[in-house]
Amino acid sequence: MTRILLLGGTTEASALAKTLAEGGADAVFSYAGRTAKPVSQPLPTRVGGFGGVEGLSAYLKAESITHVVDATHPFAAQMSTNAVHACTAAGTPLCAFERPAWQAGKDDRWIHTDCIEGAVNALPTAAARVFLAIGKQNLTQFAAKPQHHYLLRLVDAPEAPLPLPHATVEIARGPFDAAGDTGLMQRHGITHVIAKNAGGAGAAAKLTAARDLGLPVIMIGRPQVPVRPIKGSVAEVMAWLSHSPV
Ligand code: 3Y8
Ligand code: NAP
Repeated sequence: MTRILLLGGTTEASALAKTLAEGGADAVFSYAGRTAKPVSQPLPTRVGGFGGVEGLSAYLKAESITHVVDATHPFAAQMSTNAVHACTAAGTPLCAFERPAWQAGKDDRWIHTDCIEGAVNALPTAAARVFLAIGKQNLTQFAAKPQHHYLLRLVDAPEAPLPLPHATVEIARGPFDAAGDTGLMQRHGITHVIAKNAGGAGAAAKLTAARDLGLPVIMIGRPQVPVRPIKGSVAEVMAWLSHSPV
């Protein structure tokens, strides 16, 4: 009997959850619990970490999970790594549902870095006005460059004071659109954009806006995760679920 654990937290995960629910699948949606009020899903939902690989392995057994779909964000490297280790140990079929990385077009001015530190170092010395659209988990690294004014877009208002002396906070939850992001960046006189190569549509608006405004984008490449099968659409995941042995 197929019972699916869907590791969520992205636009793709929400799309897959809808299809699974419509098909009456026996599935559980899982959030990390990063935001105060996550978007509700049409599947039974659990919120919070599992407790590392061990906790996830115990969950798979206790809940008789027969398949895991990792539809977390490409930067959720720890979750994806844990899922590979736990599923390999348990012999539970696992696939990732991941959107391809963004590629720069001819009018894009991207500066590629492979980590957050690289993005900090890529900023100029002279004070700039930076749209830092990478969420709240990596802000402390930018305290090394306090001379810039940072525009932060966060899902929830920060509980603690920010580690940046000159910062404006925009509370918003994606997906975002190009017109909205263009207006936001013009209002704040943005000179640089910093983005994670999230891929997909939910976070791409700021790239279109930067291109239209002729602004440079410091693009942070994806972290490494262990090899596992990667599907690129809901249909591919559904086909994998129906063809992989229980
Ligand atoms: C909790 C679920 C959907 C999913 C929407 C996607 C698109 C909108 C754009 C910018 C970049 C950023 C951030 C962002 C986007 C989608 C998708 C995506 C980026 C929610 C969600 C959860 C999270 C966690 C949150 C992080 C933060 C990252 C904000 C829900 C809304 C910056 C990454 O406050 C925090 O601690 C926020 C943490 C991880 C990155 C970070 O390091 O701070 N997402 N985002 C998931 C959970 O609890 O398991 O709350 O409803 C989901 C989405 N965020 O339903 O359509 O699919 O990528 N999320 C990034 O991608 O660049 C904003 O401003 O342009
Ligand atoms: P992460 O660093 O890879 O994960 C850290 C820990 O958070 C994991 O080890 C796990 O805790 C827990 N966790 C992560 N995703 C989970 C899930 N879907 N269900 C249950 N526990 C989960 O993850 P992250 O980068 O903080 O991202 C957290 C969530 O936000 C992910 O679900 C991701 O899809 C979503 N998101 C992240 C980004 C981003 O930029 N990172 C962007 C958009 C959405 P235990 O070890 O205790 O099991």
